[in-house]
Amino acid sequence: MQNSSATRCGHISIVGHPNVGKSTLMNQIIGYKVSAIANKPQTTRNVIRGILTQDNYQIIFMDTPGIHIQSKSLLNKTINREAISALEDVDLVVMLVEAMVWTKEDDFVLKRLENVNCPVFLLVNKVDRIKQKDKLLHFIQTVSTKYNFKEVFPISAKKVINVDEFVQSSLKYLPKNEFIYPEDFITDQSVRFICSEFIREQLMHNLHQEVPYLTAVEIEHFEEKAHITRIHATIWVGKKNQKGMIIGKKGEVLKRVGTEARRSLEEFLMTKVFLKLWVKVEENWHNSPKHLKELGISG
Ligand SMILES: Nc1nc2c(ncn2[C@@H]2O[C@H](COP(=O)(O)OP(=O)(O)OP(=O)(O)O)[C@@H](O)[C@H]2O)c(=O)[nH]1
Ligand SMILES: [Mg+2]
Repeated sequence: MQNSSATRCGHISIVGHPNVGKSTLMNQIIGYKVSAIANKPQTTRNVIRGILTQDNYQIIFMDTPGIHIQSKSLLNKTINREAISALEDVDLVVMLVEAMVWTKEDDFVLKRLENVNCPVFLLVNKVDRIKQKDKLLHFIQTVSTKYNFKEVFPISAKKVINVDEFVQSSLKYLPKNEFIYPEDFITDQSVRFICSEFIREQLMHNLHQEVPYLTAVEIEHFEEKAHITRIHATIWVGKKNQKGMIIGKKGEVLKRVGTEARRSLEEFLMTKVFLKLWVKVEENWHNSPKHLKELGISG
């Protein structure tokens, strides 16, 4: 049992526009991959908690979906609402931006920060890509003035530059509290949910244009045996022609998705995995509140 006057425990929300590296940062900090990563916007659709526990502190990081302006479908609106809800009841907010990039969506995120009543850090990510350090410095100086940021860090989530410095600096903003989660918890997401995300991640990697955004994954069957875990999952699409694209010529695309997802699942579950995938059509699922709810994209 810890003594609350000696331990700190609090919540940190990571927000920013799509594709800036929020999920990469959280996975890197907690040391496990619990959040899907892809080089495409809107990979993350739900708030995903990743928990870092050390001797005298526990930080619950909240990886959020990218906040974006275009929000035509109910799915897009729900994703935005989910991200914005993570600005409430936290001890620290981290706004993540990409080095040398400032978009209208960053202004849109800033606007959402106006009502936040806790300290906000600015983290400028992907600095490993920038060779001209004087230009980077100028960029950081300019963006730092856009809000009353408590602290500003240039970082690389991927190459692990300055990440620990950020974590250490965040500690003083966390309340003196006992730990909320047991010390060996890395996330509050169910294993099923994480498995569905790893399959969706491979859809993002292997499909082009808007197709991956129109898919959702549902785990139908999850059975852990002594040496193997059997997972059956359905990939939902909104139109018949999308089903063909996901399956691909002679089933090639689906096979690749299955093989790569199985690798991530085996690493995460630390066991052999048998993965069976089906593709099913549910017309316009991304505009159906009922279907979004069933798929765990609640908002
Ligand atoms: N070079 C470089 N690439 C990075 C860095 N951090 C993230 N990336 C890449 O940026 C892309 C997007 O990363 P994600 O972590 O999925 O971004 P996200 O902000 O969670 O995206 P959404 O969930 O769509 O909002 C991936 O290809 C990452 O590998 C970094 O520090 N340096
Ligand atoms: Mg993400």
